[in-house]
Amino acid sequence: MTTGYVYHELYGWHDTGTHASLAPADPRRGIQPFHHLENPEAKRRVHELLVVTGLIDRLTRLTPRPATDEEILLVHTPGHLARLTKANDTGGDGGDGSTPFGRGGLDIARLAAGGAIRAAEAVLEGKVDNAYALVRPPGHHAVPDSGMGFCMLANIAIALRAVRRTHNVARVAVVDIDVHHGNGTQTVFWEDPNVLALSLHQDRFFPPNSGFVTERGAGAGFGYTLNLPLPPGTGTGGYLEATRRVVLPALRRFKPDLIVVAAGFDANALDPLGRMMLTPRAYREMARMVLDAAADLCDGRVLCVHEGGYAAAYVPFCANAVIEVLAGVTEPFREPFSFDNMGQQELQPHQDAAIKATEALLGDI
Ligand code: 6DK
Ligand code: ZN
Repeated sequence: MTTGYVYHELYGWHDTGTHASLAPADPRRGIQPFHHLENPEAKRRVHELLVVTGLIDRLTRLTPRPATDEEILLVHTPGHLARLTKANDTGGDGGDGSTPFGRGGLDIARLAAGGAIRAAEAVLEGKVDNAYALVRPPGHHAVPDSGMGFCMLANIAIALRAVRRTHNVARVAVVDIDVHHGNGTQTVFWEDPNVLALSLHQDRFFPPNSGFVTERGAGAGFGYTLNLPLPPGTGTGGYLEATRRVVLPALRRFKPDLIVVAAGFDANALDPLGRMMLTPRAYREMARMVLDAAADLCDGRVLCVHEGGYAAAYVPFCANAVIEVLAGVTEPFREPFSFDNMGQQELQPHQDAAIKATEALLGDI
């Protein structure tokens, strides 16, 4: 098993500043400056864990390159690219007021989208069996005409549009396990029956008023957008059940040529934003199920693109669990926390009801 791996030090140099993301710092109002939640720490520590354990030596390192204007414009409007370009010398905001970036931020965002492209190319060309792109800034909230929710460019959507021009890949399933709704990916592929956009997320969280089970795509794309909003407090039992009853059947019906996982780790039990309870074991088992399905459906072609995850001490163990599965590691790393035995990790009735609601829509794939 060969696993491609994308990381670049510049991903840690994307500067989101000191405006606490949910409340702009304002000493006059008693709101003390704080590092932005989307800061380099969690992702840098994922990379450092791979180095320190030596897992990185089993991965095939892929060098990211910047996404070009032409590639960005496959998804975004000229207006959005112009806005980012204009602010690149000074720093600015991606468009929604909560997507700050420092000087040169667009260059780093290009390297994140380009990292996703590189990883997709490597998988589709058979240079690697699967790949993990540990990119930053994240991408799944960015919509064609704006950045949003810490996302400057729609990394996954750009990568998919780019490789669909150059490689033989007709159908792609995107499985978004970030705790927030993958609204950007959904918007880009809303009318596209060749991209299944499936998002598991915390019910009515971010973006506001987004990610409802009733959002299903339109035109030829109707049925190929699938949302599973889960109640806050969902743990391993609920997510594994959702994977068995919704994700795997959706993949089997859709028969993708490539599976992309929007790998956010903010549904972890220690996350400062998400209110879910996942553990490294949960991420490992979800990854195992998706990889096994990929082996049956698309020669094992899985691409993970990192999204959110804000518990700097815990995210490395969660991401490491996924990367171990991709790389075929048989002796898993022993993570030091023990949240697997917390109460209500098992599936609860209201979680079951949420899963049922999405399960009922699988027939339209
Ligand atoms: N703002 C992400 O993890 C980003 O999905 C999450 C962005 C959350 C923004 C913070 C937030 C609100 C809430 C309610 C109303 C307005 C604004 F993209 C990823 F990084 F992956 O909750
Ligand atoms: Zn998120």
